[in-house]
Amino acid sequence: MKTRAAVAREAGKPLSLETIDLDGPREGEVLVEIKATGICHTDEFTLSGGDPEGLFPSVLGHEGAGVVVDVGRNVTSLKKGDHVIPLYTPECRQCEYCLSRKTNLCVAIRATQGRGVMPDGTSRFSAGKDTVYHYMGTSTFSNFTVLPEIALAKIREDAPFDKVCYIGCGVTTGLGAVMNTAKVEAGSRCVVFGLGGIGLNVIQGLRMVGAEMIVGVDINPRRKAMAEKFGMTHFVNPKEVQGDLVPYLVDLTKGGADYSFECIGNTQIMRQALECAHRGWGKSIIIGVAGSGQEISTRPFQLVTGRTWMGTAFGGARGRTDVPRIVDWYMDKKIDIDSLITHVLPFEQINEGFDLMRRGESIRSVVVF
Ligand code: NAD
Ligand code: 022
Ligand code: ZN
Repeated sequence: MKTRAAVAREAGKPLSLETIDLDGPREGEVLVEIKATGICHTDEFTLSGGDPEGLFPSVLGHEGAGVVVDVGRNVTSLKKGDHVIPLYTPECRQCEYCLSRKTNLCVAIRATQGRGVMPDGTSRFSAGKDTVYHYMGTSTFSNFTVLPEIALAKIREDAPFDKVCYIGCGVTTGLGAVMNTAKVEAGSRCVVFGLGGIGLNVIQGLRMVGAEMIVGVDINPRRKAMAEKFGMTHFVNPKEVQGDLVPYLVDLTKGGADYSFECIGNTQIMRQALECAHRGWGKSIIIGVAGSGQEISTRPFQLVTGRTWMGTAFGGARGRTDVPRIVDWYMDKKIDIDSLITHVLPFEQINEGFDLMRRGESIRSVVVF
């Protein structure tokens, strides 16, 4: 079949809007009509050429929602008409990692996903004679896309696609970092570095679990009002702090943060986030993705004195299990997604969505087909 897609043809160039070919679903695969997709930083990171593993030409996009159109052989958990959210972290429920219960990093299709192909080693996308690669196993910047069954969460049918697509990455990552990775308790004092599409979801997660103090740190003062709406209790602009930021935050939290979250992708800030954590028990969670080849550092003393440095992928969420529950939270108005979607664009304007993100003007842009 044919599908409209935004193709990443060359690093550093805008996406090319094309009609390309898509093969039907093979065994264990599902054809999905994408109705809406969010634009997230890792799409831009790959498009810019900054990701050494980025493949071209490819169909980017990993934050979508849509409807099952067709299923391949031996697909049992999904049928035509089901509403779904693609998962860049699949959940097979059978691999050593899934069975361990210690991690969400399913390895069932990991090798082929990283190489831009389906589990059988081939791509469903092509343009004339040329192969077009998949991306993160999801490729949501295409009106139709094929995914493995284990990389789809089935969701309720009354949920609006142009809102719940954000649960495919940003919302789940932020809430999950609080609930699955840090396991924040009520009454905690917390510091969140970076109040963008991830940090604001960390803040709403912290409010949900009953954190007592939620300090937000951002160099962009325009993020303060939105963060307060989501539950931030104290705002710190590092540019306005006299002297070092770390002692300032330790003082503000009366000894250090029980939990801190880095939601930027800056290795200097990752260090500050660790070092503002409370002596003896503070945990610091890295969510931001740093540029390739970058390293973090601190003095071992920081860890010897009881701080824990950890990281999270997709908020530690098991997608097929956790994503439908988060959709329910949205439908039950337990979480706010609408305020974070600052721009809705037709597919033809997807490149404008990237520009808004680069300029820091959007929190989330959603593209609708
Ligand atoms: P964003 O651009 O919306 O937000 C980043 C915020 O950080 C902005 O408000 C910006 O003003 C602020 N900031 C930048 N430099 C700063 C500094 N030096 N000090 C304080 N604040 C600063 O980005 P986002 O969508 O929220 O994503 C944040 C990071 O999370 C990215 O690196 C993204 O790739 C990563 N991410 C990770 C996962 C995961 O599973 N680990 C999932 C999704 C996103
Ligand atoms: C999503 N991310 C950033 C912004 N939006 C993001 C990027 C990478 C990861 C998670 C979220 C990530 C963390 C750890 C891994 N990845 C490796 C997982 C593993 O090896 O099992 C990651 C993921 C997918 C891909 C690359 C890296 C990919 O499909 N290319 C989950
Ligand atoms: Zn993302």
